[in-house]
Amino acid sequence: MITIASVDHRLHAPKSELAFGEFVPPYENPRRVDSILSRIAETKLGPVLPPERFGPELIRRVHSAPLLTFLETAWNQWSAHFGKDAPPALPLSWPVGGMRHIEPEGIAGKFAFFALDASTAITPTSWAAVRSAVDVALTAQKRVADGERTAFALCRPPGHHATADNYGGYCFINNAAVAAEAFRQGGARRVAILDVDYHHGNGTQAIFYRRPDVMFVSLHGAPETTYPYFAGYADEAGEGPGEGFNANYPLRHGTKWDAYGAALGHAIQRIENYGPDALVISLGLDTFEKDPISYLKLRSEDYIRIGEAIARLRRPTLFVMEGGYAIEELGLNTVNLLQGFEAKA
Ligand code: OKP
Ligand code: ZN
Repeated sequence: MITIASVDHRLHAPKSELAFGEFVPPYENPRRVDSILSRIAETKLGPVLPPERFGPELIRRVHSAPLLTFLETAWNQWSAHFGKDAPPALPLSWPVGGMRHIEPEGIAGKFAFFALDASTAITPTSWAAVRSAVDVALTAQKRVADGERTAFALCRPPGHHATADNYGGYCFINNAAVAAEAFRQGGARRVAILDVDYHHGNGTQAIFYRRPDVMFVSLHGAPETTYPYFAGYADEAGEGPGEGFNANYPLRHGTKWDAYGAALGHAIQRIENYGPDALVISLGLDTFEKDPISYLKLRSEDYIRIGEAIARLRRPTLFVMEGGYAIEELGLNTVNLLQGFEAKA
C-alpha cells in the first residue's frame, strides 16, 4: 500500500493543550506520525511519498470563506494584538443558544465565533501544516481515483471534527470531507465515508447531512459520555434530501471486540446496500484499550479484523488518518488495520 505523508505536519506542534482544567503536553503531536512511519518501514508496507500541492478549490467547496479567512490569518491577528511571543491562541467564550451569530471584529471574539472547543491551539505555523494535510489527502485520493485499489493519507492534524464553519477537536480542515468531495468532482456518483475514530465525526456528518450523494457512517463513543457530546446519537439519520444517508453507531464505555465487531458488521452492510463508487475511511485508532483519552477496549489484533471487514466491501478505498493517542502502539495498530485490508483486498 502506498502512503502519502508530508514533513510539514511538524509545523503544527503547540507546546500545550488545555485538558480537564489544566495545560498538558498535547495528545495530538508529531510523534504520532513518527510511530506510524517507523512501523510502515519495519513491516515494508509500501513506499511513502510526499504530497503534490493542490489549490484551494476543493477546500472551498467544503468550508465557508469566513472560516478559511480566519484560519489563514488568525495567528497574525492574535499576535498583532497580544504580541509576537503570545502563547498559542485559544478561545474562552462561545455563542450559545439565544445569542447573536455575528462574526465579531476583534480577534478574541473571532476565536469564540469559529472554535468549537478550547482543545485546539493555533501557532504561527499551524496553517502551513493544516494545508499540507489537505494536500496529503488529495494526493492519495487522486491515486485511488486514477485506479489504485487503495492508498493511505497520513494526515496530521486530523479533520473530522471540523464543520463548514468551525474548527476544533484538534481539527481545522476536514481532510476526509475534502477527499470525498474530490471523488464526487472526479465523477463518483456515490461516496461513502466510514468513520472508525473513537470520537464522533460531527464535522463530516454536518457537512453531508442534507446530501444523498455522500453517506456518512460512524462508530464512536456514545455522546451521553463522550466528546464532542452534541452529536452522534443513533437517531441522526440525515435531513431533507440527505435523509437515510447518515448512520451512527454509538458505543458504551468499555466496549470490546464482540459488540464492536457486531456494530461494524451493521455499518458495513449499510454501506454495501448504498453501493458507493468510492469509500473514504476516517481512520482513528483511539478505540484502543490503552488510548489515554478514550474508553473503548479494542486490542491490537482487532484492527486486523476491521481492515478485513472494510476490504470485503470491494470498493476503491482511501484511508485518511484521524486520531489515535497511544503513541507507542499507534504504528502497530494502524499498520495492522491496513495489512488486514490488504490481505483481503
Ligand atoms: C480528536 B479526534 C481530552 C478531551 C478531548 C478533544 C478530543 C479531540 C479528538 N483533552 N478533547 O477525534 O481523535
Ligand atoms: Zn478521536
